[in-house]
Amino acid sequence: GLPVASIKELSEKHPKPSDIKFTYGTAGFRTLVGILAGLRSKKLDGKTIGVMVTASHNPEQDNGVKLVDPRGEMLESSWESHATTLSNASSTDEFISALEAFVRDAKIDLSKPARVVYAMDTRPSGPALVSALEDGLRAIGADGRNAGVTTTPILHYLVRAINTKGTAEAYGDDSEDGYYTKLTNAFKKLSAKPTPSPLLIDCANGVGANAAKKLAEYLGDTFSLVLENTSITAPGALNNACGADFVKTTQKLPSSLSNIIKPGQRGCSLDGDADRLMYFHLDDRGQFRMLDGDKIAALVAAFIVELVKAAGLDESIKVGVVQTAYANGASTKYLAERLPVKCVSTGVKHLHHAAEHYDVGVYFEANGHGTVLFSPDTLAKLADYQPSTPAQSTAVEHLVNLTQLINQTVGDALSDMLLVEVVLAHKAYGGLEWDSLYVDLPNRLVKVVVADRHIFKTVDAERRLTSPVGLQDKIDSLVGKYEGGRSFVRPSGTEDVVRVYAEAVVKSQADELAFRVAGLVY
Ligand code: NG1
Ligand code: ZN
Repeated sequence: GLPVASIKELSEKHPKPSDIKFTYGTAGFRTLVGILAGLRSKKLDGKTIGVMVTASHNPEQDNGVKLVDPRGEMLESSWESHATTLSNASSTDEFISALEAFVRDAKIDLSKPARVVYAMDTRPSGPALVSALEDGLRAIGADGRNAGVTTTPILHYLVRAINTKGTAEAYGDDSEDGYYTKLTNAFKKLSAKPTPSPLLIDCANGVGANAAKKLAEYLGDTFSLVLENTSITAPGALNNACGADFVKTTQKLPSSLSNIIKPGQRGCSLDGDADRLMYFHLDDRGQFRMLDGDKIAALVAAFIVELVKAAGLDESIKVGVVQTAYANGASTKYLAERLPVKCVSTGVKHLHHAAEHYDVGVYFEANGHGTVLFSPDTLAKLADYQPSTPAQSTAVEHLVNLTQLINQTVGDALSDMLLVEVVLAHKAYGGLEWDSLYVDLPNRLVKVVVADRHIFKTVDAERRLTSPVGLQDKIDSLVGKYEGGRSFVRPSGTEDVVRVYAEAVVKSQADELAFRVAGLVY
């Protein structure tokens, strides 16, 4: 049975802290995380599970934890609901009986080994959560490996690398060195002349600053990175008026960069755990232009489609894109003219799973979280392919190198950044040419605080409401009055609000539509 006495003692050492607001992932529990990660590992016959302590793009005082499954993917959702149930236990005794019931129902063999690798971002509350996590691992007898302060995507990489070590699917050496070496070797092989001009990186005053610094060392003089917002120890600086979420939600340049970026220069922002990426550039007149996740998807997907065709593989390898309803309508139109596009519900796991159904699945949220997945079949096809011309041979080589450059476990700001730079170099695009692929439709996102957001029920990838009854008809008739109008209403999964999104051909009309739809919801 469970080591009840030790779980009890160690749990009581870590009461729920009142000064940390948990917001991210399967949050709200402390020692439980270690125990749950250990049980998940036992259930999967001792495969290594990951735990990341981070609250991503959220304010510095927030924190949370995220469990990572053996292939580097997000924790299976049925376990997420168990975690939530367990975390709601009101006493240690209640917690232990819930845990015992769970071990019985999930048929977990406690005699199996358990292995867990964990890391944290730069938040001041990280060490306390890690120590609770370590006590949880100790309580369940799991073997822990501390990966230290690192990015979320590096932790995902490590999990996959550890679990595939010595197999045919070996993902890379299971170390940070392995990660940087894999990415930068692929980047160097994909480099085109001339070397790209220096890239400005807004590190959000977070862990991405450390990682970008190391990446720059591995890149050497093949590509120079100019790092800004690297104050990882300054209190309150993390994600504050900088970073990917700030850029996306305010559609502005962080003011800390305004004296640094020059007209014609491009730059990008990472979020607090470096799994989101937003690009921007100043045009010749010094106007700020944002290049978001949709622009990245358009650039990357079109490039991969071209390579597959150039390789002579377009009959056997099908490329597809996955977006959410928040994707700009102009990006969807651009993409749909070139390849299949699927819309799914908000949340990375929905995008990731849908992308797995393509031979090559490109997915990005408008907020800059995304990656590209190559199916096992596709990897095998690329490896075995006999090209019949030098041009085909070059294209296949590029595709193989892309499979190494791209972190296929999860969205990865640094890997995505190298990917964007490769495509820009190959296409000889600057920020202006990239931005001109399509023109963003003006849009507006509004939050509405309602008495009960759970009465809002959606269908069709959250694009239409079925409840409250009659509301969708009213939205439809409003939308019909606006040129290029599109609007949808959905309850947030992370905040106690309802979100209203609207698009129209003219900015003032997008704003007006959003506020009129919000008026219907309120
Ligand atoms: P909710 O709160 O469900 O809208 C938000 C973001 C998602 C995703 C999650 C997880 C918007 C409109 N929504 O979800 O894209 O990033 O948080 O962090 O940006
Ligand atoms: Zn993040």
